[in-house]
Amino acid sequence: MFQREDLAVYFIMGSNNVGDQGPLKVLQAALDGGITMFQFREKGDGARIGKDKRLLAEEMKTLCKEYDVPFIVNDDVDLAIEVMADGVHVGQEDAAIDEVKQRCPSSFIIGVSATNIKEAEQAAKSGADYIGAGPVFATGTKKDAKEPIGLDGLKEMRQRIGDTPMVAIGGIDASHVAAIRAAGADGVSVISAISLAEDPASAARRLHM
Ligand code: 3NM
Repeated sequence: MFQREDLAVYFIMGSNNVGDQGPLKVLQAALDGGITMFQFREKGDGARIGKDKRLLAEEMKTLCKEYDVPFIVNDDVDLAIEVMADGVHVGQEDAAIDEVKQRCPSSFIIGVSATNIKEAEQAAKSGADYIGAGPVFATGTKKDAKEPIGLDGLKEMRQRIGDTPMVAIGGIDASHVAAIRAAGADGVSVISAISLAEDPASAARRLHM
């Protein structure tokens, strides 16, 4: 069962977000550091496709299972179902949430991105299990990221979506966690703060309140 506490330290990564250590070593370290949720986001330059992508997803899912950490697949609903992930995260422009829900097992955690108030309200209304709100700060990790909404934008989203679970994303590091929680988010979602850290386990630990 998904709980809002699962969003506390939500790590996102694909094979091109890491250096020489490789994605599995980094994921293992992040799990050792206590991440509470993981999303496989295989996108952009050099991203794996087809069988290579599926094999990596399966290996990551196995690792997450060992730690009892939910394994979420970004965008690729077919892959999420195929590898029996714990859920799928979709953007506003991806398949309509209703359709995603229909295709997935009822146990699936469905996350939806929101970059403004309207999208957040829409996502909450459509029954998303959680909303990924951002970017809160400027980020170089996602090339087509929208304008940062800042902590004020995050606060306003919280006021408009009631108690729908919400995780903040975009340009976040350990120094922001307290302010982001104070703005009403249930946790922080990061790529580079863990994936590019010299010591991903310590980096994950520092993101806990
Ligand atoms: N989605 P980092 S920002 C994957 O705003 C992603 O929806 C965003 O990476 C959004 O923690 C983003 O390195 C990138 O800034 C987050």
